[in-house]
Amino acid sequence: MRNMSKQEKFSHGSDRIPPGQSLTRRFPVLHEGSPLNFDPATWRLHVHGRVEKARELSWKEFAMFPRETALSDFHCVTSWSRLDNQWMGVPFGVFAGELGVCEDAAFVRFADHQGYDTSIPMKVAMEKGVLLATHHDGEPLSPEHGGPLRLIVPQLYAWKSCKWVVEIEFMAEDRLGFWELRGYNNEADPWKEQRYS
Ligand SMILES: Nc1nc2c(c(=O)[nH]1)N[C@H]1C(S)=C(S)[C@@H](COP(=O)(O)O)O[C@H]1N2
Ligand SMILES: [Mo]
Repeated sequence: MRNMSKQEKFSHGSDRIPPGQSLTRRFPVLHEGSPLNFDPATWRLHVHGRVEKARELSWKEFAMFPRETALSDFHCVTSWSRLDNQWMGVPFGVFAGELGVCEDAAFVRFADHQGYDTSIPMKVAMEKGVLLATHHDGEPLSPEHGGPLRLIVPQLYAWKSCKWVVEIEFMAEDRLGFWELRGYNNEADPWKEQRYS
């Protein structure tokens, strides 16, 4: 990820904006359905599939995982890009490492509380900058932006960054998610404009 000075960022912004995208300084809210009604006492993260041991993590247990801060850009397929988001959360690679993921897990699927889901290859999930995020720009994630927990995959279009994650499934074979079943491209690389299939 590039780290540019403010001046540089705004004079050469265009080489950080993928083709067909335009810059926004706002932080739009975009989703299907409604935010999760978060109760730390009853919240659970269901982890299953190709892992050594399926788990139901409580909020307290999830809070034990080490967190990091990472700066990244966010590109929505509807064409807005928001640069320099400061996310804090558990690096997905650290999370997967602690859970003992089976060797044949080639994909990982994330789902919310109301049937939205999406998947990415494990190879991408393990890259730097992919976070199970709890904070944005220094504040706990608001319900509209996916609080208490969302995925952040800065290298792909933002529909892969599942909000309100309550389920993580490790898979040997891929399965199409909510938008991927409705015509979005499963690769979703904004630099290749992989918007629709
Ligand atoms: N659970 C869930 N996650 C979701 C979505 C959704 O509808 N449901 N929409 C996706 C899309 S298309 C985008 S652009 C981003 C928007 O994130 P934001 O509202 O925090 O800007 O969330 C993604 N994650
Ligand atoms: Mo989006």
